[in-house]
Amino acid sequence: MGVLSSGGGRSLRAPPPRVTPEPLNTDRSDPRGASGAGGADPSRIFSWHSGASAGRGIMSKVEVKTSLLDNMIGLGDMVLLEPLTEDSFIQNLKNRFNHNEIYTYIGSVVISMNPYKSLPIYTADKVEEYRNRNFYELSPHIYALADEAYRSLRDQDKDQCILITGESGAGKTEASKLVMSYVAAVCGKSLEVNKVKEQLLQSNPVLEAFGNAKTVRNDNSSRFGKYMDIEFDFKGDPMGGVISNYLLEKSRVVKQPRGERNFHIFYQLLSGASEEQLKKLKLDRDVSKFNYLSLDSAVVNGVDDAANFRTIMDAMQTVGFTDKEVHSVLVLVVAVLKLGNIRFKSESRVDGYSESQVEDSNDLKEICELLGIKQSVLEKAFSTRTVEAKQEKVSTTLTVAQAYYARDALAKNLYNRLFSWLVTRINESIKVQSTERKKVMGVLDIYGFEIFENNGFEQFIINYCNEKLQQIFIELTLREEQEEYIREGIEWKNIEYFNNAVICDLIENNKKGILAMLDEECLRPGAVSDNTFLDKLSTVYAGHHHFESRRSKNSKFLSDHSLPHDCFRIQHYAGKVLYCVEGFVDKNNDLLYRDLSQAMYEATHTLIKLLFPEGNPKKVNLKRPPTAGFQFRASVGTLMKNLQSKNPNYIRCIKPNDKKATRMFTETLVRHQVRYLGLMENVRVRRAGYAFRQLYTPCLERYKMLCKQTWPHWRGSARYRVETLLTSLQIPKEEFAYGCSKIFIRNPTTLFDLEKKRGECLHVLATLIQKIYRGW
Ligand code: AD9
Ligand code: MG
Repeated sequence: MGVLSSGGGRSLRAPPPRVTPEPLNTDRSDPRGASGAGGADPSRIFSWHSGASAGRGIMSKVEVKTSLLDNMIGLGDMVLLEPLTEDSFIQNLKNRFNHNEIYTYIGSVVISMNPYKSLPIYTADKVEEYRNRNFYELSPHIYALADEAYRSLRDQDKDQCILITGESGAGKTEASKLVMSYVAAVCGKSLEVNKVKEQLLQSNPVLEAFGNAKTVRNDNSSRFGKYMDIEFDFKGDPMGGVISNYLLEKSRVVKQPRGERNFHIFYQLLSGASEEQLKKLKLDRDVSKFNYLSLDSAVVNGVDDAANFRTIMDAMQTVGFTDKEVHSVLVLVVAVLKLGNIRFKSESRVDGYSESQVEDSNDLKEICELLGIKQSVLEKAFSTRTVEAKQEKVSTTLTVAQAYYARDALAKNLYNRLFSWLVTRINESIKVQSTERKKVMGVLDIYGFEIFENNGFEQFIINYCNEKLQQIFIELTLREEQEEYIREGIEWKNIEYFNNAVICDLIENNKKGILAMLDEECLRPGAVSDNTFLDKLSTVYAGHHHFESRRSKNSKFLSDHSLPHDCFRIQHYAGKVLYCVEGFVDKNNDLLYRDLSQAMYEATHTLIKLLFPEGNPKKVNLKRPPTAGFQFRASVGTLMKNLQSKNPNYIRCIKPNDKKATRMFTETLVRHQVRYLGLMENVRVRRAGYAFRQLYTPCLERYKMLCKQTWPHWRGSARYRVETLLTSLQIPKEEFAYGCSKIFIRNPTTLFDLEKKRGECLHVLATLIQKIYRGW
């Protein structure tokens, strides 16, 4: 057996080693990257995230370029892209997408392309593969990010948040579930921990049933925002969590745009409930019998509502709902459905006035029976309205239109409150009892940016939220980068990027932001209307770069017929959106006639009573409740503070096509998303600084063979030896910066050169070994 012994006594034994240089790794800007948390083999620390997984081989600089030209799998990290252009960026995404490589990195950010098909990349084996491995060690995967975040939380005690953004249908909700299931798979497995995990995971289907719906963009579109803090003990085992929900799109309860559905639960209940259940709930299975359920898309391709109903029932049980609670919830769902069937007619009174009356009282009767309300009370609440001011009560009759308005307002409020109660109830179940210090991982899955043909108050709120998330991304990616340079004592010049703070300010400014002006309008006594609100906006924001209205003085949009008179347009970071102002005041006010809340409070059904506390006649509160916009702004503010206090991990979801189709990559659509998500800027920031960074010791270990003074052993500080090494290789000084603990490399090409030299060196060595092995 041939043995090669070098001066330092290190020996390499036959059989000859495979001379495939192992993949190259770069450290994330976070110092945790290279320190090998989780005990990764140091020789693998520089593994290349090229899209070639460990088994798939290695790439040198030349190979990387060739791979791009050859339309091969493409690069795993956009930072390595040479040349870096929008075209090459998109081509790289496309190459990878075509090879089912849906994940690509920009440094530590994960880009996720929606494959619209199930890929075999989320198996238990995959979990094992990514477990305790360094971020760049294997090909890009959402599991790598989840693993990194989890280990960082467990081993370094850093609270994490997973920020998932992208437009509607891009894959955010799926991504959030993948992160949660990964973390559940790699943490402790005791009976108690397993129960907590199950409850956390099963809260997803419950909330999706009540908070998701089929839209034209997505068959399972989240119509509420969700932030979940998962809390861990010192060992890294989940103890429980807290869910926060953000503004459910409750207008969907009473009306759905063409081609869309109401919330899943309605269809699931009708298809999945047993005959006995239906009887108890006084329910007919036929979807066409309910005015609140759209018919044109009652059935969704590939979706089994009946099976899903059973899943939801099981999930509710797992989460901890009692049978009685589940029944109560279903009763309320039915009550909403039946409310939609109530019709009104105009009835003349003896005093000559007319008032609205319930036309056929069968549905109303059943609602009252289900909820335990006196029929006469609810009937009255639909025909008269009592206004209380300064201890005086004035009763006015409702017109038919007002009665319909009241009915819909009640249905929306009821459903919305039911949804919030579900979240509260789940939180009760998953609440951590212990007072020990917790480590927290927050997962944010919020509705994506929306541009529809008709955009209203809901889209405005959703898009505002996405603006805030974009801002946090911009701030934190830059801040994180900057902080590392400062921490390491390296000079850094800011990079140009579009800061959407100006749009956030336009919407949320305390004094004259759009939301504040809407509140002002809603609270103003006298004739308040959407039109006066739009007039006001148009005056204040005439000339604002991101606001367009034909009503502004000297408006340059006077002849722009794509901008109707009752709309305003905002140039969002993700594109221009036209908002029709109709309904803004009403939806922001979100008023429910007190007679209706009092009727609900009279119910013997305990849950409904609980949902309408303001109906308690003993606790009449004459103060106006905060507006919907005000509440949303406040909760988004709290959310942003929460996120900023944690270490961020980004998943940027991209939608490859508008058809929900597999294997279809619509370049213009992807380009648009790449632009507004600021992905090119993201790569540039990453590269303008130093594209790579590495702790001194692993850097030396990898390249020491290139310099006599460091090979095979080195003495003195690692930093000093890295300097010696780089000087001996005559690499220009400006290519490097020496940080306190890391070497920073500016250009990918420098790294490629180092890799190439290393490859050549290994080749020489290997040839030598082979010769020895074969006995010369
Ligand atoms: V919205 O803003 O809530 O309307 P999301 O959440 O971004 O939207 P979602 O995660 O619901 O989109 O994904 C839409 C659909 O794409 C899913 O129902 C799946 O059918 C499909 N999808 C998304 N991600 C994956 C994936 N990793 N693998 C397979 C996926 N299919
Ligand atoms: Mg979603």
